[in-house]
Amino acid sequence: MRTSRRGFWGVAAGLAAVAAGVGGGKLVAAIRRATPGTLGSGDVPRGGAAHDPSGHMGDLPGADHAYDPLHPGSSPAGHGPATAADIPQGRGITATLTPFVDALRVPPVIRPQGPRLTIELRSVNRRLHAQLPPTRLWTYGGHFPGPTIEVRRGQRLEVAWRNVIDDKRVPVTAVEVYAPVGAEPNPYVVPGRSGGTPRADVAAIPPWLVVHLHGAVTGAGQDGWSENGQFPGETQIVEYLNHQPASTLWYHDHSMHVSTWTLFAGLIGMYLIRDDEEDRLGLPHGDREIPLVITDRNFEVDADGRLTGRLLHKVTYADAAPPHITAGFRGPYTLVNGTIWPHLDVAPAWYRFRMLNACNTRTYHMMIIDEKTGRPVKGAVRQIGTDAGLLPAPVTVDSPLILSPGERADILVDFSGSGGRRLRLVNVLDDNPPAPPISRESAPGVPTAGLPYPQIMQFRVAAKGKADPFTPPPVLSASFTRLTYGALPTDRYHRIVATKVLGGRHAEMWEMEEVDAASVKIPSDGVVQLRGPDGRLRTFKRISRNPDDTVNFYGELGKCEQWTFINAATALHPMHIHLMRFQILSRDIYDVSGFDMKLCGTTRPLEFKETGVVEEGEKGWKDVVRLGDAEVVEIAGTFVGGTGRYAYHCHLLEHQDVGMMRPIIVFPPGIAALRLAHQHTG
Ligand SMILES: [Cu+2]
Repeated sequence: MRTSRRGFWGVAAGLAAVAAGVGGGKLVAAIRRATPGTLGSGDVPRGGAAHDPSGHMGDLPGADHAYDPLHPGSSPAGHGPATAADIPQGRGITATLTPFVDALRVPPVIRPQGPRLTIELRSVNRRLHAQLPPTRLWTYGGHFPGPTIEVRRGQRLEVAWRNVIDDKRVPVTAVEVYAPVGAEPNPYVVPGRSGGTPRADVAAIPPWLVVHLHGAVTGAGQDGWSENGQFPGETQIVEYLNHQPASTLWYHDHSMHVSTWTLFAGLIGMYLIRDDEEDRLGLPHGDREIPLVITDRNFEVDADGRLTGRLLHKVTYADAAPPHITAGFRGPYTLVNGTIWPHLDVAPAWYRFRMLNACNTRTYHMMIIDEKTGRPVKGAVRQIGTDAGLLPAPVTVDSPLILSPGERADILVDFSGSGGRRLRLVNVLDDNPPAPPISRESAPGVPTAGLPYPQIMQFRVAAKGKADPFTPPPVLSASFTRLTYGALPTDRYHRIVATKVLGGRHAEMWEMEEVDAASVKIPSDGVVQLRGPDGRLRTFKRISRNPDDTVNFYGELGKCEQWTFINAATALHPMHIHLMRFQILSRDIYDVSGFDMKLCGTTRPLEFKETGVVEEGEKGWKDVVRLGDAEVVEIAGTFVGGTGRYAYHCHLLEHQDVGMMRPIIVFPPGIAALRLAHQHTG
């Protein structure tokens, strides 16, 4: 029985149970150390299955490349917006790098011709910018990002992830420093430790690693469960069925409590699934289809203030007295495909970019601007796909393209109107907590104190080129169906998850169940009341707080799920559910002032204020959803293609590692019925 426009408000009473989910010779493309940065000769898949369109084959041999800190490289072109080099030294930023010196690298592509593939996890030293000494990295196959693995829909692939890391500890220095509100420059945007003492616990992290294919529809045993790490000398052998629509997936480390630093060290790679539906569209391909893996990093400096290349994970806290709540990592330097502020030579034609935000925490609001005018290039960008597949039709993106950590966007860019010009991809989100994020959309690309390096990369468009006959097809995925409240089956599971950040502890994620208000003390710790768009008051009680609390969420293979995420905190959480492709049903804005952070409950109900925005480019298949400040977001999807113990979590790695990750177990229907029969209650 639904009584309102929102299934959340109407359907819950009609479900038998709610919230807790109860009712609810192989061909081996090994990449070996013998030939650093190349696919091992002898092991390259026959038939040209591996190639590197950029001509770059990865890492430098090591520290034998002398560092020339003064080599200026080429200066930024044009008379466009100011660059990082224009920021006055007096503001405390001394170690600068010249933007757009290096060409964009394209990770090598592996298109497995056989059923098996071996990829080694190994340490390399690689220069991330021409003016930066080599950086020690942990990589897949010697590349940062790792090789792009490309398969066809339904092409089974067994991957042996062989750990041969030869470092005893993660090659990252981690510090936490005090930065009160209004600190300028905020230590986030400054290289070096800013007086912080390296964390001994991070310095002790061993290479204990587990690979997860993000977005994969696969059995839980193949999913890369976080607690099942592998040491050097061990191999994680995984079978990916790839029985899912064309999509932009990525693989990365998922080891429990430490992904913050293992991904930071470089354990990231792209994984593309292709199918006939995508083929028929005739999209730009070959060297006109390029992954753009975006990360941000910081580096240590030496006694003379010069960058050393050593990775630095510096986070800040704003509270002078313990307990300190640290914000997630933001770094001054943005890398695309492992290079800081690269440039890409392009023809005046259409390109397809597979964009991934692989940052720990930073959300990007991205625009393309003309360097000469500093103005946005309008009408050139079309989004054609989301995390988990193609959109039904292209979406013109003239406002910033938003990607939070874990999200992907499949986009087309038309450079045909920009022949002979230089364009920049810039970030317009000035995001330096504890201050609220500020949009710099009105002056894109102009450095500010909080966003001194807005540039992401540069496109150098050739003056002339062969005419490009391509036009974006009006229909992309004909098989796409938009999920709406009214179309969801009434016997669906409904889960409720609340998030909070402040309140004397670190970021938390609570599983909630709906209760009768008379059955709980109000107000009290873990009790949340909320009044939705239908005006009805609901009461929820916390049933889990920590990752190790008992499992509450049991799903069923093939059964529809509705999830409600309630964010009572001043932070954006990109929520990711393993196994499930979902769609966003709604995003609402609430007055959350009734949530008492000290009490950890509501003293007044959270009140519905207004309907929020679900961007056109978010209305496709997703596996990460942005849950903004004071938002209630609802999603729906179905668990298909796998069973067992999975996880869902916040994709801010700093949040995931401190507890914003929980298990969800998906059983086949016959097993789910027996589980219920065996519950010992009363
Ligand atoms: Cu989070």
